Amino acid sequence: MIVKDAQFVISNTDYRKCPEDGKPEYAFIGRSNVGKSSLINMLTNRKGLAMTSSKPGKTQLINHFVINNEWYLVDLPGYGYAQRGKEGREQIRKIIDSYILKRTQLTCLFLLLDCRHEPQKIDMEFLNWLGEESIPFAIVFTKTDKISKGRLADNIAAYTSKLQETWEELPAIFYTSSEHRLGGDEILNYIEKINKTL
Ligand SMILES: Nc1nc2c(ncn2[C@@H]2O[C@H](COP(=O)(O)OP(=O)(O)OP(=O)(O)O)[C@@H](O)[C@H]2O)c(=O)[nH]1
Ligand SMILES: [Mg+2]
Repeated sequence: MIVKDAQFVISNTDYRKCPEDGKPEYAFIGRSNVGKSSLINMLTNRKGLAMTSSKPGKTQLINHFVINNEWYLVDLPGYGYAQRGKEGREQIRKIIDSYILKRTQLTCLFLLLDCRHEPQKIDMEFLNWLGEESIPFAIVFTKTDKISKGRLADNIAAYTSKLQETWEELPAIFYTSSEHRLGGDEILNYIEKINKTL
């Protein structure tokens, strides 16, 4: 799929105030700083469309971007940012969880994992929660430019075997580098394929 047009539409804390025109939407979630907003900029080929920062906790709202006037990309706040304090983290989790559970237009959620790390408890808990709630999701390993091919293969193997402890069938898995502009076409083609079935 070619992204001909990408526009910011609205930011919200409340899923009920998100656009109501029924277009399908694809949202990005994961720990703070994993690269959600950067991935949106890479997919749309627009540098500053989503706000990014080297400091975690940049995105604090649900942000809708309309693509080719047909579907939405949604940038969500990250979970698990320690510096925010317990209350702040719980508030963000409320925004994220209610969006994911209640937003009927949500067609697929992309869960981003930093490929440099071993499986993290908070991500595994989040994945299991998605499974319990029957939320359709795919996995994206980000920042693949930051490690060697060998270490990447080891880390993916560790994740895969951890996932297989709980999941019989693995979801779609993507590998990206927003820095080197890799892996975007595969995600866009996946979205296009789903859009065609709707
Ligand atoms: N090397 C490299 N850096 C990346 C990549 N993706 C993101 N980054 C960097 O990681 C930092 C965080 O990126 P963001 O896109 O703001 O992360 P986020 O997940 O949106 O973070 P929050 O909004 O805080 O939840 C920035 O400094 C980015 O430049 C990547 O693929 N490779
Ligand atoms: Mg962000």
